[in-house]
Amino acid sequence: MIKVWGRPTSICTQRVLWGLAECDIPHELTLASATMGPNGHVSKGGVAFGIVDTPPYRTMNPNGTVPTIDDDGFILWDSNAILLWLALKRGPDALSGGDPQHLARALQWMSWTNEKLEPILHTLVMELVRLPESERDPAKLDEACIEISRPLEVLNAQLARQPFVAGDRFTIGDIPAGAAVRRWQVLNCGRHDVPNIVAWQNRLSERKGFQTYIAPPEFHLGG
Ligand SMILES: N[C@@H](CCC(=O)N[C@@H](CS)C(=O)NCC(=O)O)C(=O)O
Repeated sequence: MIKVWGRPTSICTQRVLWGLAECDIPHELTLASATMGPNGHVSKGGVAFGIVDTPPYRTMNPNGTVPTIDDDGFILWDSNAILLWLALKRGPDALSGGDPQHLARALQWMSWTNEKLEPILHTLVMELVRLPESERDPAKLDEACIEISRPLEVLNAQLARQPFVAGDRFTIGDIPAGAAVRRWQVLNCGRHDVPNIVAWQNRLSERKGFQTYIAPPEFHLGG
């Protein structure tokens, strides 16, 4: 049993819950967040789940972000680091690609997702879902809807060459990008012709972890 602190609407937490499902490891989730609670985002007057500002949590994760895990006393934060830990120590070999080259390529796409997709997605989710309407900025939304086409084209081209981001098999590299693209699909902002991404999402949607923690629209629209 691995302990996880996070929230189901956090894309970083979703990555970890999907990774745990890939490894078939049971977990115990403690709801934690400075920005979201049972009634949505704090900017709409909701009360946050909390915990992340307490001294015991800050000892585990000085950033006060989610997710954090406790794997039998081994405390770790940062979703991509947690996925790497799970793949190397707790998962089937295929999850880390099975060889160093494959693993390095998976990590490359995990960093790429953080750098190229997540900042735009953050704008989309804030402007479409989380901020109260009076605080939204339509110009920012329009810009993000257009801006996302560039990374989507890059990913679509990669997936024209191979079925998964790092090669011929599913790895941890598919998890951050797969969750991000699912969020973009649910937010339904702009039309883009990305058939290889659609085919890849269909492949991902056969996986239990994706079905449970990523596919449901409420995990992206909650807030
Ligand atoms: N690089 C970190 C980023 C952590 C992060 O910023 N998490 C977000 C949720 S995805 C967060 O804590 N948001 C504020 C909150 O919910 O309190 C990771 O991948 O875990």
